[in-house]
This record gives sequence, structure tokens and C-alpha cells, in this order.
Amino acid sequence: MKSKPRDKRSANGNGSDPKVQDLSRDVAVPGDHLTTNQGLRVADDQNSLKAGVRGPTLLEDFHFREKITHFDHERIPERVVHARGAAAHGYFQVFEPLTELSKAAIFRDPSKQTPVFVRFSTVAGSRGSADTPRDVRGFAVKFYTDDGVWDLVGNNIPVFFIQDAIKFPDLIHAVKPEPHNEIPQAASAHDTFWDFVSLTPESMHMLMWVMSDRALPRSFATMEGFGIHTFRLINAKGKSRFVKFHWKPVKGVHSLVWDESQKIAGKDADFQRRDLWESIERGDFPEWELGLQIVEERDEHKFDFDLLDPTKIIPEELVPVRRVGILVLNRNPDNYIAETEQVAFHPGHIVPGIDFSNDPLLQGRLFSYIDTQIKRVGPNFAQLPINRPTCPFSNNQRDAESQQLVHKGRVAYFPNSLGGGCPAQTPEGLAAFSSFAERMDGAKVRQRSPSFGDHFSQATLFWNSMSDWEKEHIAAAFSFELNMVETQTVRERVLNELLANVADELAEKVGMNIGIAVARRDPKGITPEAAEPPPKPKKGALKASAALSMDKVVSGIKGRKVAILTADGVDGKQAADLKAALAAEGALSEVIARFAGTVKTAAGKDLAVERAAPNAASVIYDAVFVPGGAESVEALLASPMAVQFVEEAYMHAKPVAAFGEGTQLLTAAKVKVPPETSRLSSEQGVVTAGGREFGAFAKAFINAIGRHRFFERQML
Ligand code: HDE
Repeated sequence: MKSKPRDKRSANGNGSDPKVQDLSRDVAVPGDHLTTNQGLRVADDQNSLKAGVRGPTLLEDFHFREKITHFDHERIPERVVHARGAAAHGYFQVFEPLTELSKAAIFRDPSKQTPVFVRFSTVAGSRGSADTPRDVRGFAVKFYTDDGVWDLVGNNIPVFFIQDAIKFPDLIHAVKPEPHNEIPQAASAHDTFWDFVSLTPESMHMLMWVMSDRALPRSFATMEGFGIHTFRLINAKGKSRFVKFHWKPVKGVHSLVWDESQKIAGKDADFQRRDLWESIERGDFPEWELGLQIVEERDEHKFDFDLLDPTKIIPEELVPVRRVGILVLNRNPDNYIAETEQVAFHPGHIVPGIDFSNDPLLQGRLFSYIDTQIKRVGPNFAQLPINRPTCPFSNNQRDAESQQLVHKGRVAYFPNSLGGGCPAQTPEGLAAFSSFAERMDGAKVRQRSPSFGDHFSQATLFWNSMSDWEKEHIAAAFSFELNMVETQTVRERVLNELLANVADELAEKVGMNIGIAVARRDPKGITPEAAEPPPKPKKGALKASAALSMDKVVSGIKGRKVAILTADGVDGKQAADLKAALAAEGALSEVIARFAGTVKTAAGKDLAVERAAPNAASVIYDAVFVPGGAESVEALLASPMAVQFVEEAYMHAKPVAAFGEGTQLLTAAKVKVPPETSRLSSEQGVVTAGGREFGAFAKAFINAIGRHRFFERQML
């Protein structure tokens, strides 16, 4: 039955003006009086009701029971994966109309800011785990568009471990803490993970990324994001093109190093969520550009990999990334559980103008996420403020736990005449979603396409695209993980059946570190586990892809944090001048001294101490500066903590700077300083000077911080 919809506005289930996109709806502000949940004013919230001042508590105490039982139920079940997360509100804005590519409302109007909520996460650790393990990071974006909610639920790595969703429970069981003793927390360095991946060669490309420093981002703001799967964009004429989504961080891609990541887990387990929170609080908003790689339908089969295979990237040399819009995170959540925990992402939350491909991993996800949200948050998860669309919504779904809406009337079915035919269907061609009418013809099979069979070429491409220091870090990561594996056959299998098929150099390096000689390779290059020999890369295939390396990334220093080591007698002007120079670039600095309070400068003034040394650690800073002042430097030289601070920062390849007498502390920390320390020198991130050159010195130090790390120091 066809009938016209009534006034669209009244179709909005929550009765609010659908034009107002205010995501702070339902924020509860404390009232003047403490009451029970029933509104009864409470006279005493300090003492439970007892039979006599020293007597037992009475069951009759309804206020006590309501308060405690509610407390007992405060947690919702943590996510089975991606449990540890942090999130923020913001907006997305397209640079120019993309109507030739997609009819999605979000891509139409460059003057429009579409609200978003973005949640970042680690995968393996539980909710209370540290922020910095070696792990993939989730990068999930909820767009509240005019046509409905669109979720782009991606990661910071562009490929995945498996090709078919049916393997996901196996992968996760293997990587999570082992079931008999719940060890290790938030780590892949254990037998079950390596056992599984060694028998699953399709994981090889992803393993390369996870063993690289990509799995140790410096902050959420300095990591890339990827939709991973191939999706479709559909324009108003119904034309479909394939697309891969990218998020390119405006602050550049920067990472930590492994030793540092492990130490941060102890020194500041909240390192990345703190960085996100604080940067938004001070107005330094994290930003990413949305990139699209577009492939015309007719080009679907022109690559030597399958576009539907989620273990493959499209190298940027083959299809450039077109930057089409900006994502800005500018508001912290008001409440962690209500927003960051209860946000419910689902790749099946899609809008007209975007559609799925047949990637078997994506297809499986379309089932999994709605199921998990119903279990985790409840069948009415979509009604919660953080999940609710900002456009009108109305349907005949009813009842279930925690129903938030009071549906009026007796009509909860379609078609109907008693409700005037409402809510009515939207004819195709308007803002309704209709699936792309892809032609399908196939036998019902449980099979992998042979075009998914090459598990090694792109792993080799990744290796070949790395700089020397990146290769060292990757080999060290494989070695670290395998040295934690107790089962010799698993270690051997990873080395001989995975790594040896990627690059001899990698296998040799890892083999040496783990004390196993690389077995002679099968001359046909066939891995014993693979059903089919891996197809040889086509002639003229790409040898390396520059976009995969983090080596040459230079960026502004906004948000970087510099430690300034001081004691009484410090040259206060140098400390203050450097702080000002850093602040002018948007960087942060902290004066550190043995005790909180102040230090006396050489000029007899008070300099505020911003962090006491026991609360500081080199690993939570990006660079270190030692100002001059003979008395101050003498005190620092006598402090093993101060010497170790510089030594460790240097070991982690960070910029290290000292002025005047400050250079003595660098020498004590075994930092190579030039023989003539009074002249400006800036070599491999070690910046020293004396005399009158402070301005040039500060500039050189700022340039060095923009390089982030100087790993070539370790390669010398
Ligand atoms: Fe997920 N994934 N996943 N995943 N995933 C979940 O949903 C799942 C996959 C990703 O911040 C769960 O709400 C299956 C790929 C992110 O809330 C669950 C498969 C990618 C987040 C789930 C995958 C992701 C999740 C757990 C294989 C990158 C966190 C809790 C087919 C493109 C979202 C939840 C947030 C969360 C299932 C593979 C990204 C169980 C079955 C590939 C960023 O539904």
C-alpha cells in the first residue's frame, strides 16, 4: 500500500527538532538537592540505617539498597576486542562537492560540518590495560549525517590478519591471554598467537605491519587510519566505483620505540588517552584528512591482487590517494561510560551513496557488530544519546529491554491504513538506501578464491619499502616476540615458513637473534602449508612504495612535550626563553627538578617547577633540554636519575639539547657531543651551543623535534 508520509518532523522518534544537531542532548547536570531515583529528597547520605549506633544495618534502608544495587550494576560488559579505548567528538567537512563520486549527503556541501564521534582503541588488551602495547589501533568514526548514521570502523593498519570472517574467533582466541592462566595481558608475544599465525600464512602481510613501529603510535593524532576493505561509492546516476578510505594525520605519522612503549606502560598507562584529552582541552585539535583511492568498475581485475582480499593494499603508486575532506576532534566526551563505552559501531550502519563490496571479511563483520551491540549494550542501543541519529528516525521496532521511547498509538506494523500508512517507505531515488544491484551468479561453495592465494608479495613489498632503521626495528620485534614463544616447532615454523618467504635478510636477522638457523628453502618456493604455490609477482610489479615508510616524515612540533632538567642555580633565562620559543610553535615543556615548588635561578629568582623528578620519566617526553648554570649542572651530574634521563632519551633516538654548562650532563650520559661546545652544533638530533647563540640554538632544537627521532644514530 502506498501513502504519503505525514509531517516528517513528527516522525522523529524523540520529538526534538531534527535540524538541530546537538550531540550534548540528555546531558544530566547536578540538581540542587540529592534525591533517590524516585525524586525523594535524601536527608542523610553519610550513614546507613542501623538498629542503634553500633547495631546491624537494616534491610529496610531503601536508599542504601537502591544506591548499592545500582553501583553493583555500573559496568556494562567490556568489548570482546577493542576493549581499551578513548574517544572524542568533532566534525567532518568535505573540501569540495564530491557529487560525481557519491550521492552521500556528507560529501555534498563544503560549507557543512557533519558531527562525528571517534573512538580509538587497542585490540587485545582488556579495558584496564595500558595504552602502549604492540598492537593494532582501532580507528572507528561515527558520522551523524543528514541521511542517517554512517560508521567507518577502521584500524591504523591498512590490512588484516585473515581473509574470511569465519577465522576471527580463532585469531582472537589465539592472541588474547592464554585461557588456562590468563597470561599475557595485551600482548601477542606468546605461543598461541604465533602457533595460529604460523599456520595461517595469509596473516604474513599484516604481521609485517604489526611488527613495525606502526603498532606503537606516538599518539592517536600521529597515526593513519584505514577503512581496510574495498567499499563502493555510488553517485546519483547509480554509477558505482570501488573505493578505499584513508585517514591522513595532519601532524604526520610518528611512533614510539618498543623499549619506550614498555616503560610507558608502567610510567603512564594512560599515555595516549591523556594526550588526546589534554590536546583537545588546550585547543590543539587532532586532525586528519580523508583520502580516497578510487578504482573504476572496469579496472576491478587489473591488479595482481584481488580488490576483495583484505590482506592487500592498493599501493599509492598505482592509485593515488585523493584528499577530499577534514576530520577535526574538538570536544572531549562528558561521560566515559555513557559515550565512549556505550557507543556502538557497526560497519552495516551505512548511508545512500556508499555501499559494500563482497570482501568476505567485511561481509562477516556486517553480521557480527549488530549482534555484539545487542548483547553488549542492549537491543535498544540505537536509542542512546551517543548512538542516536541526528536526522528523523521512525520505524515499527518496539519494546525490548530499556526502551527509551514512548511510542504512541496502536499501529506498529507496515503496511497499515490505521496509521495513515506511516511511517511510509521512501521511493527509490530519493534519500532511501538501496543496495547496488551487482550481478551475482555462482555455485554455493565453501572456498577461497585462488586470486586470494598470494600471501607474501605485499609482505615483501612492505619490507623493501622500509629504511634501514625500520628494518632493524621489524627484525627486533619478530625476535622479541619469538623469544617469548616456548614451543620450538612454532618458532621454527614462523622463521622457515613465513619469514623466509618474505625476505632472506629478514629471516637471517631474526634467525640469528632467536638462535635458529634458517632452513634451506624449498627451491620451488612453496610453503608446505599452502595448498597452492604462491603465485609469482607479475613482471614489472612494484618493488617499493614510499607511502609505507615513516622514515622521511617531518612535521610541525605542535603538541610535542619537552623536558627541561633543572636544579638550584639554573640559568633561568635560558629555561624561560626555550619555553617561550616552544610555546610559539604550539609545543609543551615542563621544568623538572628534584622537588615540586620552585628552584632558585642563578640570578636569584624563583623558577616554577612543573613536575617533580620522581613523577617524570624521559619516556613521557619527546625531547630533553639541559640549560646552563654551573651549580645546577653540578647537582644534576650528581643525580643518577638525571643522568639516566638523558641517557634513555638518547637511546630512544630523541632530540637532546644542552646550552653552556648543560653539555656536561650530555657527556656524562654518554651522548656524543662536539669537542667545541660553545659553538652551535646540531648533528643527529644532538643540539649544543654556548655564548650568545641562544636564538639560533632554539631554532635548531625545534627543527630537530620536527624530525621526531634520529634512528640513524643507532645505525652508525
Ligand atoms: Fe572488529 N569487532 N571485527 N574489526 N572492530 C569489534 O564490536 C569483528 C575487524 C574494529 O571503538 C566488536 O563493538 C569481526 C576489522 C574496531 O567500539 C566485534 C571481524 C577491522 C572496533 C568485532 C572483525 C575491525 C571493532 C567488538 C572479522 C578494521 C572497535 C566490540 C570479520 C577494518 C569499535 C564491538 C569501537 C570491534 C567483530 C575484524 C575494526 C565483536 C567478526 C577487519 C575499530 O563486533
